[in-house]
Amino acid sequence: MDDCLFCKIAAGDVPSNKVYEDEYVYSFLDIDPKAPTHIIFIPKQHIGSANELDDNNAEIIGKIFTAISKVAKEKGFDKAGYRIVNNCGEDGGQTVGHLHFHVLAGRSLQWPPG
Ligand code: DGP
Repeated sequence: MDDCLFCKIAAGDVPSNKVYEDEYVYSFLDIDPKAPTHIIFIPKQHIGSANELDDNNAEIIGKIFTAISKVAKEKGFDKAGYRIVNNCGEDGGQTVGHLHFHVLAGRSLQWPPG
């Protein structure tokens, strides 16, 4: 999608600190980290939010979670643990209209979130 920030990041048109990439998934450091490790995982295909998932595109979720698991092991935060967050829609706190998962690690995280 032409005017989507995360599509531009995945395409390399907007710079990012890349963490992981495969055919379907792109991952990069969050610009405003909320934990010592804060990584964003996105589908390369434009999907606006979790609300736009259906039987035709939901396979991407498995690919994203597999990528998260690989990166957690590579970076070594799998052992202490981490949190995967998806903000969906305005009340969910979503500010970028391209499906993404936050991975937060490196500190003990509180529950419930605000
Ligand atoms: P959300 O609020 O769930 O839609 O998360 C969007 C996240 O994207 C937020 O934590 C900040 C991050 N972000 C926004 N713009 C940029 C950018 O240009 N580069 C990077 N690396 N992260 C960004």
